[in-house]
Amino acid sequence: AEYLSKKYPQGMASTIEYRTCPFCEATCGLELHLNANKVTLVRGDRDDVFSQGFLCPKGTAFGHLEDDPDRLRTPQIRDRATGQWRSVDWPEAFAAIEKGLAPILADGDRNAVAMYLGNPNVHSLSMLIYNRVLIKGLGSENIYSASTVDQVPKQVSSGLLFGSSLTVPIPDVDRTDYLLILGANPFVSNGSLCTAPDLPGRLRALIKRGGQMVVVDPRRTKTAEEASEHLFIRPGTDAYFLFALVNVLFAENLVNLGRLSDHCIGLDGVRSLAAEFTPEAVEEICRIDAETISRVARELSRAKRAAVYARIGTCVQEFGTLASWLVDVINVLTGNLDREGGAMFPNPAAGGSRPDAKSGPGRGVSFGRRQSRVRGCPEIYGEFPVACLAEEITTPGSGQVRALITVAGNPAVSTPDSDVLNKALASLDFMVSVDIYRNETTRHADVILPSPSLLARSHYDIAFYQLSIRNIANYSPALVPLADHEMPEWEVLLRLGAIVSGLGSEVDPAALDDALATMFIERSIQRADSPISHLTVEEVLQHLGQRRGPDRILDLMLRTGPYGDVFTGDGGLTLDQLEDNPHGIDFGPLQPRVPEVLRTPSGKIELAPEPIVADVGRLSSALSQYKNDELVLIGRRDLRSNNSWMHNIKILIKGKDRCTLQMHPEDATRIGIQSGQVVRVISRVGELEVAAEVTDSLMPGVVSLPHGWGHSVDETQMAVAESMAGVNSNILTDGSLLDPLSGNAVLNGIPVEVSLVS
Ligand SMILES: Nc1nc2c(c(=O)[nH]1)N[C@H]1C(S)=C(S)[C@@H](COP(=O)(O)OP(=O)(O)OC[C@H]3O[C@@H](n4cnc5c(=O)[nH]c(N)nc54)[C@H](O)[C@@H]3O)O[C@H]1N2
Ligand SMILES: Nc1nc2c(c(=O)[nH]1)N[C@H]1C(S)=C(S)[C@@H](COP(=O)(O)OP(=O)(O)OC[C@H]3O[C@@H](n4cnc5c(=O)[nH]c(N)nc54)[C@H](O)[C@@H]3O)O[C@H]1N2
Ligand code: SF4
Ligand SMILES: [Mo]
Repeated sequence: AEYLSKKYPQGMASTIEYRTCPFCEATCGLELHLNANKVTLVRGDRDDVFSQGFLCPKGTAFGHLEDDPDRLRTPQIRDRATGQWRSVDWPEAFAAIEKGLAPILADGDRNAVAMYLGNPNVHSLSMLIYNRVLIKGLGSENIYSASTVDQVPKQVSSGLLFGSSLTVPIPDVDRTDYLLILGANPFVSNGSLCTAPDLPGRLRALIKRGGQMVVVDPRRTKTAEEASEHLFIRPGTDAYFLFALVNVLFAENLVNLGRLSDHCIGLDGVRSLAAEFTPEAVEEICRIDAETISRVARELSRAKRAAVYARIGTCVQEFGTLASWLVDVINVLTGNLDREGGAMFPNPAAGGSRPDAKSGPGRGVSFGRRQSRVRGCPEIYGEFPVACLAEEITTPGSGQVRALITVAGNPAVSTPDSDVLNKALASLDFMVSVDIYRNETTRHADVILPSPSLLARSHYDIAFYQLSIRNIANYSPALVPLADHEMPEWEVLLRLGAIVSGLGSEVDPAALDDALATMFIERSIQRADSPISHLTVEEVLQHLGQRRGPDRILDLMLRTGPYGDVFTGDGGLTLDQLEDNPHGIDFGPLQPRVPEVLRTPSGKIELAPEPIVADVGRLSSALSQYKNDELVLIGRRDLRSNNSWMHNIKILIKGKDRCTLQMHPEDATRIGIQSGQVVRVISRVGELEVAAEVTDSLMPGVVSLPHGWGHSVDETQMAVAESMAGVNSNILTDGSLLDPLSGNAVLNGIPVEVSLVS
């Protein structure tokens, strides 16, 4: 109160509200000071059960995003003849979409309409639930997302090992003694596939309590600087390094599965696969000497509690699935999987299992049920690789993509071979985007549908509590009513779903929403082990009361989840309860979940799944073929960035130019380059010019350019971003390079030539 009276002089009415920050995976609690529905101050919520006041610069920018004059508030239509954009009302926008899509869908080829889902979808309660309606209504095989420029290799390896794409082991950072980190920079990214607010603080605490943190990265990042040890690694060679660790564990008899020995199959398979990858065999390609590799293996096995954690650096490479698989193989071999201080499985309040859940064989995962039309890439979890999108648009023939729906995505900047994709987008017959900016992607749209103010949306991180280092539930209700010109995201998606499924643009969204809720309830009742199998749909609907939209479905998930009241009113978790606890509820540290969490066909952890075994030959042959003399490009994240889309906020973008090509002094001297000079970077697919920054934080032979920049293109509406445009690094990344098992794009380790622009 004292603080407030200082902050807000007498007479200034203001309220304080709490909500979870939606900008990254860390789920920090924000304390928002509102005045007349405007954000006047953002602080970290010190009472948040998980983040305890932690906040990063992006969270601070919450109000600036709300107030950004360039953020779209009303639907936009582009006149193709004149290129002019105008604001329209919702009925006109939906009518235009129906008119544009109807003839394409009427031709009978559902695949002619593609869909791309961007990263913010995973941060949106509405989108996570209602996109399914849109995808189902569309019935197209051409579904793409940011997953295939990100984490899908981890989801493939987890699916094969544990039986489900979301059963991803999370490093128990608060309780571990030894953490081996590869390809992640949590001091900047704030953590990914490891939801942990103030992860930097937690990692510092690990070191402070005498633990060790070893970071493997081609760049000496902030995380590497804070670590006990940093090992430079040649980009793209993590699978060799990890295989050599496995090799040493077997060779030196350090394998000890502990409690998991009864729950694993395929151990001998792993042993024989690792045989050829001795530390001596891989040291040159990884540029980590054999003795160091052996030492790290010993340290991992001897630590009381250890975990290996790897993130995007190990995913966006040609051996992404193998590397992701090896990480968890090592966690198993050292007895650290599913135990305190190791790598563990969260049990999320929405989507987890109840205490009495049965274990046993499951259905496992399957891929490749169909192939992409042009390149023949296998389908992965219902999607094709986004690196295939451009060719599906530009290659004529039956099944050609003629229209695109993007939801919260900026593939024109975020996906490989951007020049090619940009041209492809410009050639579409019709495009719709659900987005808050007219940016590099959405400028190609015929219609843009905005999302409402963040304050007018409810929020719950269904996705990230599945990946969290503690079992947490925290719900943020909408804080302000929708403005007249706003439409909830879920209604936008339902209406789009109605259009693409042929119901038309004039539908009753409330009735559609009831139908969706009914479907969710039916599924919940029919699930094996359902705790509500004794209830009817009508009874459940009655229990769920007045809530509508995603909140009603969230309430269903929470109440039938591991901590839920199962509609008994026994004090178990409900959404009402979360509303009464604005700082969240902590269900405690992670608990062992094997075997109950396993869904593989054997009911065991399948250590040597067939698709992985079949891919190892590719790794062996590449061992003898690598070139050691070329420069390779990697990316870089920055504390004040969020992929491509937060560059229109002045406080995040100001300061010195961050979009530079970093290179090692040896390389700079050889080529004759000094910091600040403009260099030309050429890859197989593209070229660009950018300022050089000479720094020994990179290993020799590696250059680094951040992604998400390149805002100086026509027809966008992002004045601030344009003033500090930078260049788009994905002009250089090669869309023909994929990790074949997952379809993930290769965004790091791209061969480039660098020369001085005279
Ligand atoms: N070279 C290289 N490329 C990369 C990466 C890399 O490391 N290197 N990283 C990759 C990764 S990890 C990812 S996740 C992808 C991201 O790929 P994308 O998701 O395609 O790109 P973003 O930049 O996150 O763009 C998000 C879009 O969502 C919009 N948006 C933001 N908030 C909202 C909202 O509330 N509602 C709606 N409707 N729209 C919203 C933004 O305006 C923007 O258009 O990029 C990938 N690309
Ligand atoms: N501030 C900020 N935070 C973000 C984002 C952002 O854009 N800005 N994006 C968010 C998103 S969508 C994601 S997915 C997460 C990603 O979270 P992180 O995975 O932590 O992301 P990065 O900071 O890109 O860290 C990847 C690291 O891998 C290294 N690397 C590159 N190639 C290789 C390689 O071949 N091997 C190894 N071992 N390392 C390699 C890079 O040098 C880099 O340090 O961050 C999220 N948080
Ligand atoms: S770390 Fe992530 S969740 Fe926390 S304030 Fe920053 S952007 Fe928001
Ligand atoms: Mo991402």
